[in-house]
Amino acid sequence: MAQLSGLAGSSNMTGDDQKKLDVIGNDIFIAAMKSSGRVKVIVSEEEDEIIPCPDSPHARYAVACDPIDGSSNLDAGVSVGTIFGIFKLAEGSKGTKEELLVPGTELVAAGFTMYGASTQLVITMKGGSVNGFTMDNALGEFILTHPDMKMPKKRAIYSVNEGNSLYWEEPVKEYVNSLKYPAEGSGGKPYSGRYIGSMVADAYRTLLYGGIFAYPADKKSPKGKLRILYECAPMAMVFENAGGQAVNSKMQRMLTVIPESIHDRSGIFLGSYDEVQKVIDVHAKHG
Ligand code: AHM
Ligand code: MG
Repeated sequence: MAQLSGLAGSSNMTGDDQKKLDVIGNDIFIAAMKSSGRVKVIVSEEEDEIIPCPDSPHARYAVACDPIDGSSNLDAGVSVGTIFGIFKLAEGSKGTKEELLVPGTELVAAGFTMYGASTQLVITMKGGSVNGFTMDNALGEFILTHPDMKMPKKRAIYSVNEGNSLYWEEPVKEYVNSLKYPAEGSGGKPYSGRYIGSMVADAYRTLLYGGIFAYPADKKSPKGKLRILYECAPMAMVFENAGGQAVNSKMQRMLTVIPESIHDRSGIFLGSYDEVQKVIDVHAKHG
């Protein structure tokens, strides 16, 4: 407890300061994946290169993960979580980096945990439903508390870091303004804003209550901030399987985006079907 907050004194490949808990979470996740015997290769936000699992040469799965997402919130005790995406490798796979540069449509399973007032696990399989579990501390087991999660088709809540609005492209500015200043005479009320700054927490709330979460690409970060393999694609799979939508800043379906490198980034809009459709419609108007 005494030594766990603060910086670990090292940086990860994207230059972020690593927290001690980032390092610990990374070690725990890798050890768990390796000891499962089912994983051939791992990608972690905290490791520059892929992590091979030489003790499981016949394993058929690759796992991409962000061990502690939202770590800038750690010292304030705000919810963080783990995001993961699981790919099935081709027969005879060597478990190379290139085999992971595939679209999210290739994911066989994806999900995330959130360590908040309670510990949640949300998981979905390819073509399946989304199931939510809550950790029962007394039993030490995840209990199925949210079977077959379906998100509301719309909800007037938006979640975005508006501190970046100076750098946003015109369609993003117009879209967010349309939520805050509904057209006169339309009878519409302004949306509520909610932004925690932990993708897992913002996404979990959006999944339950509906609305939209966005981290657009902008003039300062033309590729966006969030990573495709272990943030955008797994979340997109969860949201689509719960009846929502997820697109990148070019309004392409997020799950079809192919990362150019294992730590490649993308802009993202994900949420209730109708809310994401509004973003797509505003962008279409701009051509
Ligand atoms: P991390 O993986 O280093 O924690 O960064 C990802 C986090 C997301 O959880 C969150 O949505 C976003 O970064 C917040 O970024 P910002 O502080 O720029 O709003
Ligand atoms: Mg992250």
